[in-house]
Amino acid sequence: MRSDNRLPGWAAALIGLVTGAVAVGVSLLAAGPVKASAFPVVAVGDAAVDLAPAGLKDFAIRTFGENDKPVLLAGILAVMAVLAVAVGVFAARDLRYGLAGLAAFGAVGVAAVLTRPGAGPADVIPTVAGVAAGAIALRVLLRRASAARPDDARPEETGPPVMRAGRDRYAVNRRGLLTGVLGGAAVAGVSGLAGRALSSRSEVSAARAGLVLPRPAVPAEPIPAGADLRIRGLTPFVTPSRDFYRVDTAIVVPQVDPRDWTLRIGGMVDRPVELTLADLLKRPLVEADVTLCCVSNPVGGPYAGNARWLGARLADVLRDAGVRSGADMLLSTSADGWTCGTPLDVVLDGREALLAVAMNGEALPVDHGFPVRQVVPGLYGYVSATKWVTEIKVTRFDRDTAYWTTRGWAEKGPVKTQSRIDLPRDGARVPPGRTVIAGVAWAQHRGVDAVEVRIDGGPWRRARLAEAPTADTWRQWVVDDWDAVRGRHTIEVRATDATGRPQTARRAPVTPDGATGLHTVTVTVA
Ligand SMILES: Nc1nc2c(c(=O)[nH]1)N[C@H]1C(S)=C(S)[C@@H](COP(=O)(O)O)O[C@H]1N2
Ligand SMILES: [Mo]
Repeated sequence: MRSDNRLPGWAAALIGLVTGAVAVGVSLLAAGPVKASAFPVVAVGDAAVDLAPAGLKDFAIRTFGENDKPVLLAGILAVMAVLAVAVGVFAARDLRYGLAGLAAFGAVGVAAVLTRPGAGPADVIPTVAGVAAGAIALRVLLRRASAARPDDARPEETGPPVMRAGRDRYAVNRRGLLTGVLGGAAVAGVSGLAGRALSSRSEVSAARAGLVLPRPAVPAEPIPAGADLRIRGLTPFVTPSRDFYRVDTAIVVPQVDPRDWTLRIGGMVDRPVELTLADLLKRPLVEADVTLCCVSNPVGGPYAGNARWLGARLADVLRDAGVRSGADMLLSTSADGWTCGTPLDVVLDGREALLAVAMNGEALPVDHGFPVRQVVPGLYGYVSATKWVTEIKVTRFDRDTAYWTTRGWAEKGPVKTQSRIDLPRDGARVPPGRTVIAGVAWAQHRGVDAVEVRIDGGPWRRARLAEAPTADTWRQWVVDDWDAVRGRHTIEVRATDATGRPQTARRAPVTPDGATGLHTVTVTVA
C-alpha cells in the first residue's frame, strides 16, 4: 500500500482536512436521531469541561463569559483540524498510517462518549460511522489525487492527464483531487446540516410548547408598581427569560422529554418515591419571585437574574418521602450527570424552595432546566439550582460530595450581600449636572434594607430603594441628586441586609464561596 507517488504536502493536508470534515459531518448526522452527547466532538468537549481544573472554569467564565462553550468547541475543532492534516500527511506516505490515525481519533471519541452519564452502547454509533466515513473518504481522495508517474502508468489508465508538480518528485492529479475535495466537502456539509436539523427539530421543544401549566394554588402577589423604577439602562426588576444569564457545564443542553421524565427521591427516606411530571403538576403549585445568582459572579458582574417561578414545594415532596433523622444534605443529579449538594435545613426552613416547572409564566426554557429544576432562595446556583433534575438523594455532607465541591468550591453556598452600579456605566463620559446613579442590590432571603453610594471617597449617601415583593429578590436603587462636576470621579456602592450587616469592602475572589468587595465605577464628567 505504500505509494510511490508522493503527494505534495498541501495536497496531503487538504485530503486530511476533507477527511476530518467528512468524519465530523457524518457523525453529526448519525448523532441527530440519537442525542447530542453522542456526537463525539461534543462528548470530548463535555469530558474536557469535567476534567478541566477548577481554576480554568473560573478563567473561562471571566474571559469568555457566556461564550465559553463556543470558544471551547472552536478550540476542539482547531485541534482536530491540525490532527486531520497530520492524518492526511501520514496517509500520503502509507494509507495504513492514516487509517491508524483515524482509528486513534475514533478511540478518543468512543471513550469520551461512553464516559458521559447515561451513555449506552448505541451512543458509539455516531463515532464509528464518522470514522468509517472518514476512512472511505481518505481512500477515495488519495486514489483520485495520486497520479501515476508516466513511467509506471499502467496501460488501462485513461484518467485525466497527469499534472506534475514543479519538482519532479511530486505528482498530483489536480482534477481528481479537486473533484474529490468538492465531493467530500459536499458530503460533510450536507450531512452536518442534516444532522443539525434532525437534532434541533427536537420533539422536546414541541412537547414543551404543548405543556399546559396548572394555575398556581398559591399565587404570588402582583409585582408592586414601585419595584421597577423604569430608568433607562437600569436592570429591569424582572429579567426576561431570554436575557436570563446561563451557567452550566453542558455544551449542548440536555433534551429531556417531559413524557419520560421522572424524579426519583431516595437515600435516607422512609418511602423512596418516583414522580412523573403529571404527578408533580397535580401537587399544589406555588408561585415565587426569586433572584438567582452564580457564585462565579465577580463583584459588579452579570450572573444574576430575577424571575417568577412556579413549582411544587420541595419540602412537601420530601416530607411525603419521610426524611430520616441524621440527614443534612440533598444530593441532586441532573439528566446530564451534574450533581449539587444542598443543605437540607435551608430547604426545610419554610422558604420557597421549589421544584420549578415554569419561569415568567411559561414552561421552563430548555436552557434553564426544562422540564423541572430546583430553585432555592438565598443559595448560590451551584448548591441549589439543579436544572433538568432527575434524582434527589437525601444524604449527609460527610458521605457525599457534588460536582463543584469536589473541585474546590465551598460545601455550603449562602448568597453574600452584593450591590451593583448599572448607571452610569464604568468608563462612561457624562455631561456635568444632575446625574442618575442607579443599580440593583441583593441579599436573598435576608432582604436588602439600605444601599449607600459614595463619590470620590466622600461621605456615604443613602440611595432611594425601589420596592421588593419579598426578601428573596433583588432591589433596584437610585441616587438622583448627584450634581456632577467636571473631572474624573469614582463611585462606590454598598448594601446593608435586613439583619443590619453592611456588605464587606474586603475584596475576595469568587472561589471558594463567592466574591466580596464594593462595586466601583469610574466616570469622566466633561
Ligand atoms: N444540570 C445543571 N444544573 C445547574 C448547573 C449545571 O452546570 N448543570 N449550574 C448551576 C449553576 S452554577 C448556576 S449559577 C445555575 C444557573 O442557572 P441558569 O443557567 O438558569 O441561570 O444553575 C445551576 N444548575
Ligand atoms: Mo453558578
